[in-house]
Amino acid sequence: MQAKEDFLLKAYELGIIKFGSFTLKSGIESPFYVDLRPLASSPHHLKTLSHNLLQLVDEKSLELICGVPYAALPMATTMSLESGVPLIIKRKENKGYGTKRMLEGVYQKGQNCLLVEDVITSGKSLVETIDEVEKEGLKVTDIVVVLDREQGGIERLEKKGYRVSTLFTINEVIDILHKYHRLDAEEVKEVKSFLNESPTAPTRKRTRLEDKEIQHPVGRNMIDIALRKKSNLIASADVVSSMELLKLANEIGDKIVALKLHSDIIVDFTWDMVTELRSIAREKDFLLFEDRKFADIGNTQELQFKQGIYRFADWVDMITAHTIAGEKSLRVFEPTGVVAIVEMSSEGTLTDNYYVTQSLNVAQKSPNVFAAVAQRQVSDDLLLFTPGVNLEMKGDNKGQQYKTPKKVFNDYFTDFIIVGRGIYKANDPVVAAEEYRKQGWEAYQDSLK
Ligand code: 5BU
Repeated sequence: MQAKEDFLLKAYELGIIKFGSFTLKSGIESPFYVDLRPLASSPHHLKTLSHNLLQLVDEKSLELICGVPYAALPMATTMSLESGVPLIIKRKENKGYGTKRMLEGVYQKGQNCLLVEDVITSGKSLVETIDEVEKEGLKVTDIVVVLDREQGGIERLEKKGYRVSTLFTINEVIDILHKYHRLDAEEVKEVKSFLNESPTAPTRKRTRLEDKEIQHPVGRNMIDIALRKKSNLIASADVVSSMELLKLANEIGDKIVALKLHSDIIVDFTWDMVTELRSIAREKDFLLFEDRKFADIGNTQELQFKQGIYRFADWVDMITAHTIAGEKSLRVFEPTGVVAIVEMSSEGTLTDNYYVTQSLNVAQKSPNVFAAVAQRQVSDDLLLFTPGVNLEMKGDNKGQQYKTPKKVFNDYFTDFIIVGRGIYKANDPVVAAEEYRKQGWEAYQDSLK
């Protein structure tokens, strides 16, 4: 105990925990801030810490050690040097050239890998790291953590079957610092009341559609239609003739918020078809959504959008565009609503974490982008559309990967699901559309609880 306390007091002098008022990544005001990175600047303390972390696990069972980037990297390295257990390095993002692997080092599938984390809060970043390590074929059973902020992270991981060992809890740290007069009673009270008010389980709350901060008229309109119809369903009409398209629109129109099209797959695209489609959309109260996935410089996109055979600018409510060419390239679509492709559903997609972050930055800077297509939660100022949804299939043989409505509403806080083959290929598309509407709306309601 004495050694643990000594270590903490020394680490405190290095500035690993600060008291005052700090805005956390989540936007929450916290009376303290923890940052273990300064420890790496003190070899002696880093060694002590790593030794203590190794004590928490059965060294004999370890085959590899991996630190969650970046703060835990020096700790994992030091643990590897002390124990002789090989180190592997997890990248934060794919470097884009060379092997393109997310894990660097020598390892074999099936090996057991100990994960090292500095601070655990909700456990979200650890879950992501575990996913990536497991994707490489490694086994994760144990995780060691220096500090538990006691905000539900441990429970989240234990529920998934991982053994988590922690050196300190935040309450322990506060008590030790108080005992040695580094914190006075008033400060202890403030920090403890903050900790008590903080939820013990991760309570991510999703925002109701009507409370979303969407300004764009097409986005507002989508929300109004969704609430009127009790539907979060966008049907993807990937049919190849105008007859099939108009039939589908007529049959399922009253169950959907938008009909998503790939106009360039329709063999007999005509303006009569467009006129008819528009009249069905007006009658059945849904929007027309061209999934064109523009991906060029602004000037070319503008020509593709306003000229050519399809002249989308004249008749669609919204279009999809990649963000790859940057923010200015997206302005050419004004005033049509733009749905930014931030992340794709297909196996092997290049939209990794780095891409998604950069893409969201572009989307958020663009005034006419009101929604994003992604397979993860995005911020409240964009609506989230998620394709790759199917109740029966797990995927196709061309890389598509499916999830259920329940999964995407619950885990990603999706606002609208996009369903193609689940509806238009069903024996009875009307029955299928009603099933996706109903299950989608119920899953959305459940995710609000
Ligand atoms: P499906 O039949 O439900 O697999 O069709 C999905 C539709 O969504 C299809 O039109 C795709 O082009 C579209 N899609 C997708 O599946 N995944 C993506 O990441 C993006 C679009 Br972006």
